[in-house]
Amino acid sequence: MAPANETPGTKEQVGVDVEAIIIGAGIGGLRALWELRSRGISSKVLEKGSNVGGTWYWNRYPGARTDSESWVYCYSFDKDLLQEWDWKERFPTQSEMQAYLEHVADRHDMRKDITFGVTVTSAIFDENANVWTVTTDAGATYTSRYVVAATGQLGIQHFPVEGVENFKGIAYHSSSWPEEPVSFEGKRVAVIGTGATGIQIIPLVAQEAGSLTVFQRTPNFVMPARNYVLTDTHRAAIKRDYDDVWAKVSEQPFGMAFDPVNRVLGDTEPASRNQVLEAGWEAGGFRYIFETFDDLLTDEECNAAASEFVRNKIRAIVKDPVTAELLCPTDHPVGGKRVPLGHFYYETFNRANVSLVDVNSNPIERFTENGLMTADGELEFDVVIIATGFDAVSGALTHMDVRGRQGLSMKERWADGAESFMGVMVDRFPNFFTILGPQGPFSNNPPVIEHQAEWIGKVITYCEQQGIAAEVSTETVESWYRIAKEAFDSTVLGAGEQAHSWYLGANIPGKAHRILYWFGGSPAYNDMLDRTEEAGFHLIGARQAAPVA
Ligand code: NA7
Repeated sequence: MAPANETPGTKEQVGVDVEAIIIGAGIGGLRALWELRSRGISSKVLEKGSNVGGTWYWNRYPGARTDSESWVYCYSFDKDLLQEWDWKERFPTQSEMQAYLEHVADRHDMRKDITFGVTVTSAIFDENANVWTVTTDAGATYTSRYVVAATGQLGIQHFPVEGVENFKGIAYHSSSWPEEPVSFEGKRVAVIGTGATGIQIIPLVAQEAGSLTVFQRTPNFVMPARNYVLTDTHRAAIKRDYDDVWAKVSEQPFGMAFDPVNRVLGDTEPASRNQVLEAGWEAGGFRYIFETFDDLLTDEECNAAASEFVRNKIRAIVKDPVTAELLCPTDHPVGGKRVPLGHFYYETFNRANVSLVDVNSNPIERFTENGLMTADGELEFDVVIIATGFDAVSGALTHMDVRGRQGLSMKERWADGAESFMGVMVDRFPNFFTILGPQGPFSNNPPVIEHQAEWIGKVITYCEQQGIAAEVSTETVESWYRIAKEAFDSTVLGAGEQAHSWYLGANIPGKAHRILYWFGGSPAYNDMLDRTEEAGFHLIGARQAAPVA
C-alpha cells in the first residue's frame, strides 16, 4: 500500500504509487474521486483536458446544453451543494454545466488529486503482483491497485468524411470546438448530422449564417425542449422538496423526477389519446416519452400512435411539404434512437436561409478545397460542422491499450461486441472498474454515476479489508448480457438497429453490434447492483493481493 503519510496526488514525478487511478475528471471521475477519498483510498485522477468537466468540457459547440432537467442532472451526495447551487435554466447550457463541475472540484478541493493535460495511453495488469501500471502520453507511469475508468460515453469522435485536410475553410467536429467564439455571420455553413448534437447546433447557427445546409441521414423524433429560465420561486420550491425529487429519481425507470402516469394506451379512450400526447408534447423535454403512456416504449400500437403524432406535428410546423416529409422518421419507432430535444428545431426549416439535404439520395463523398463533394456535385462552404457522433460507450476503452489477464486487451475482449457486468466490471480485468460501461442503465446519467461510484467504493473497501482482488467471471458477464437482452427485447427499440442507433453500436462502420444499455429501468438495476451476491452475481478472484512496491 502507499505509505500512510503520502498525500495522494501531490507528487507528479514518474512512478508515484496510489491505491486507485481514476481515468477522467468528468462527472464520473469527480464522483469516484470523492467516493474513494471519503473511504480513505488514496486516488489520483488523470485527465486529458486542461480542466474538469469531461464531456461537458469538450462539447462546447454552439447550443450545447443538457437534455435532462438541471435539478436532476447533478450530484445528490452533497446536500449543502444542492441548496447552494442556483441553476439558471431548466436545461443548463454547457457553460453552466462546466461552471458547476468546476465549482464541485473547488468546493471539495479535488484539483490537488488531478493531473490535467495527460492522456492515458495504456493500463496494463500484472497478474503476479495484482498491480496496474498506467502510462500517459507524457511518459509518466503510475502503479496502482485499482483502476476506475471514468472515461465517459462520448470520448471518441466519429469523423466519417474524408479529406478534411484539403478543405480551405473551417471544419470542426462538435466535440473539438474551440474555446473562442466562432462567427458564422454571413457565412455559408454546413452541418453534417442530425443527432442530439446537430439538433442543438442547427437553430442557433441558422440565425447567424448567410446560409445553412443541413445534411441528414436519418430523421429523428425531436421533442420540443421548452426550456425556460428558472425563477427564484421555482428554485426555492425545488430546494425545499429536494428529498422528494431524489425519491422520484430513484423510482422512475429513467432516473428523472417524473411522476408515474399509470396509464397505457389500450385503457385510454381513443378520443382522449391525442389529448394525452398533446399534453406531453407541450410539457417539453422527455416528458412526452415518460409522462404520456407507460407502454410507449414497449407496445407497438402505443408507439405507433406516439410516432404518428410527432410526424403530424412536423407536418404542421414545417411549411414546405417536401422538407416536412424528409424530416419525418419512418424507419424506427419513437425512442428507437436517442430522442433529441429541439429548441425551435423544426421551425428553423421555415427560414429562407436553411436547406435540407438527404444524404441517402445525395451522399457526401469527401471534403474538397472549397466545400463538400456530393453525388450531385460540389457544394461550397466556409464552415463545415461535423456532428456525426461518437464511438459511444465502449470506444474510450478500445482506443486505449487496456490489458488484463494474460495480456488480453479490452479491444480483443470486445471484438465481438462490448460486454460488461452491469456497466462496472469486465471479466479478466481484475480490480478494473468502469463507470457508465456497457449494459449499464439507460437513464439520466448523474444518478447512475453516483450509484456506480458508491458500489465501486464499497467493493474496493471490501477488497482492502479482505486482502482480495475483485473480479467477475465471464459467465457472470454473459449472464448479465442475456438479462439485458431480454429487457431490450421486451421493448420496441430493436428497430433502431437499421437506423444506425448508437445504443446498439450500429452507428460506427465495422463495430460489432451489441445492446449497450440495460433498458430495464434504473430502480431494478440499482437493486440488483446493491444485492450483487443475492441477485446471483458472484464476484470472484479471492486472491491475496501483493503489496504495491
Ligand atoms: P449521434 O446521435 O450519433 O448523431 C450523429 C449524427 O450524424 C446522426 O444524425 C447520424 O446519422 C449522422 N451521421 C453519422 N455518420 C454519417 C455519415 N457518414 N454521413 C452523414 N451523416 C452521418 O451523435 P450526437 O453527437 O448527435 O449525439 C450523441 C449523444 O450526445 C446524444 O445521443 C446524447 O446522449 C448526447 P444516422 O442517424 O446515423 O443515420
